[in-house]
Amino acid sequence: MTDLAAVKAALRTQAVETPSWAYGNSGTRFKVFAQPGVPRDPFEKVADAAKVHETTGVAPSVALHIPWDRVADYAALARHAADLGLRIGTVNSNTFQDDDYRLGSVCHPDAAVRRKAVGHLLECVDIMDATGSRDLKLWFADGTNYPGQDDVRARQERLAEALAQVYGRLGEGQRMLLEYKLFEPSFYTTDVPDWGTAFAHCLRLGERARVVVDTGHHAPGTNIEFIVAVLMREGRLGGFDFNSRFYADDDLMAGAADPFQLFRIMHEVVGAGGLASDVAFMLDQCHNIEAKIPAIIRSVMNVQEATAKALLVDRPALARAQAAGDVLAANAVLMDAYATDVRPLLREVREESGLHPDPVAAYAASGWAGRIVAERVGGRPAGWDA
Ligand code: PSV
Ligand code: MN
Ligand code: MN
Repeated sequence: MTDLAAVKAALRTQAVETPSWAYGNSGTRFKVFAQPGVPRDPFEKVADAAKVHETTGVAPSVALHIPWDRVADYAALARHAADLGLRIGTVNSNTFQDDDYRLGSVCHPDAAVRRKAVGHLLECVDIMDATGSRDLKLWFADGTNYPGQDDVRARQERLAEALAQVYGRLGEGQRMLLEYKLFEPSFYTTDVPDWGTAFAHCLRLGERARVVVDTGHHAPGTNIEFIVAVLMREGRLGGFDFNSRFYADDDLMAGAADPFQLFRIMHEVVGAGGLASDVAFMLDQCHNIEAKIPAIIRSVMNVQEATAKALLVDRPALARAQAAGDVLAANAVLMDAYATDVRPLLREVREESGLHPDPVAAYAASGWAGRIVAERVGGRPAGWDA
């Protein structure tokens, strides 16, 4: 028997962080379909993120991406966020857009390029200090395209050195989240290709170095929930970059392509007490052909639905079936939870929190979409390459 009050309480405490870059114009390497009304600067991105929180009630922070979100006064950006009921979340570094990084950033064979990359990462920690952000998220495009191009072990050494420098600069209570990605933009070797490599570096660094699982960064068929279970057991899961993929790093709406996978992941998180822990639930998405703010709202709701289903798993019954070796009964317990329509429950949770039961409808009724199209004229829309 599930304690519905406890399920609702847990749902109310979950927080999903939205990424500033999802609000701006972004797309594929083929085409970015510009949309009217998109933010022209980081302040407007924060304002859009505030709308997502206003309608869902569970998106209280927005991640920055530097230099895309570079501003003169970060404390002012944090104050702007606070005025809108939001806080600045993870600071994401960017060591992949400069010409200098053709052969890598922190793993580059030239020490001068490595120094430049580390300088950028240290600047990101300064920004965390100014904004009150807890987490620094590192994703490196570093790698090689051809066998023999560079020394794989030397690159790992350079990576370790850079990470240690940045880790040493973190303030108390700040964390380093290391993200892995199987391939792209490098195709022969990637310097942080998998959770094992990220985990090995984090172990050497210290307790506040954690692994980020981006759901789009694995080979097809990878059992991501297993990785989640192992990392949580080790206390090294820093958080998620949720998104959906059909083929590769598609960055589509979380829960759109494979809601069952999202449920299986959340089942492991809930089982390991992750909702009440410091695991960060972040979105890492791009919206090219769909309206951006409603797409982000929908993604947050999809994460909530997967979470609600995971919370509804009858864990005592599951444990009994597992102990009895009753394979079919155990599987049925899980599938019963997955098959539950949790939308009425989530509508109730929202209403009990004083929110509109349907965040998408609430956003449509707010008039914000029309207002930003009318008001955000002139200037250059903030996008990937801002
Ligand atoms: C590139 O793959 C990427 O999508 C990573 O997932 C990062 O988290 C994101 O860009 C933002 O830098
Ligand atoms: Mn990511
Ligand atoms: Mn990615």
